[in-house]
Amino acid sequence: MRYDNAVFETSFGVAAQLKESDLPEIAFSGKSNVGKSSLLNKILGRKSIARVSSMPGKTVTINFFKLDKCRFVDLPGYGYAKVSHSEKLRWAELMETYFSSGRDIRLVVQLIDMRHNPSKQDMDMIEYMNANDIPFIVALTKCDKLNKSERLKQLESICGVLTKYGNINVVPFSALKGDGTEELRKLIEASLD
Ligand SMILES: Nc1nc2c(ncn2[C@@H]2O[C@H](COP(=O)(O)OP(=O)(O)OP(=O)(O)O)[C@@H](O)[C@H]2O)c(=O)[nH]1
Ligand SMILES: [Mg+2]
Repeated sequence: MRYDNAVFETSFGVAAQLKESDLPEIAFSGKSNVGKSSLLNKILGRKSIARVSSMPGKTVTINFFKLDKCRFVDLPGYGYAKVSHSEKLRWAELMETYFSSGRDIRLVVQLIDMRHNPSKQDMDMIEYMNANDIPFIVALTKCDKLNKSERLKQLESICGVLTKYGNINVVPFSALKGDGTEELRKLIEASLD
């Protein structure tokens, strides 16, 4: 599958603007600052097709990237403490509309910072996908920030939390070093077959 010819298509900030989908979609979800834009750039083999910010909470829109046979969907990050109540409501409405409008969502890549166990909101997302039969995998981001034994410990701990959802694929990932890129691409491609 080709990634290098992905193009940024559209950005939606309001649920009512969401267009119907005519291609299978791979969505990326996670808390603000978890490394979502960096992961998207790495998978797509581009420097900055998805914006990378040092200021968390900047992406409050759903962004669509078109590839040959699918779209990548950059979902808005959650959990940034400083956003207003109305922004939180807008986030919830966007997400609810995205997931309930009959789209062909093949896979959600749920990002979790490998240094920490899943937050309450990470677990809410996972519960939601599990309850609605939305297929998902977990990418453990920023794995370069852990040494070998810390990685092992966190991998075991996070997998332990996820066992009740069945055999979920969990992929340690580093946008900096490239770990996990090929594995994620394979899982994405398998979901599109
Ligand atoms: N060491 C390391 N830093 C990373 C990695 N991925 C992202 N970062 C850093 O983490 C910060 C946030 O990265 P982004 O990719 O912008 O995260 P995001 O989830 O898109 O953030 P928002 O859209 O602002 O919510 C940036 O300073 C990145 O350089 C990684 O794999 N390793
Ligand atoms: Mg981002």
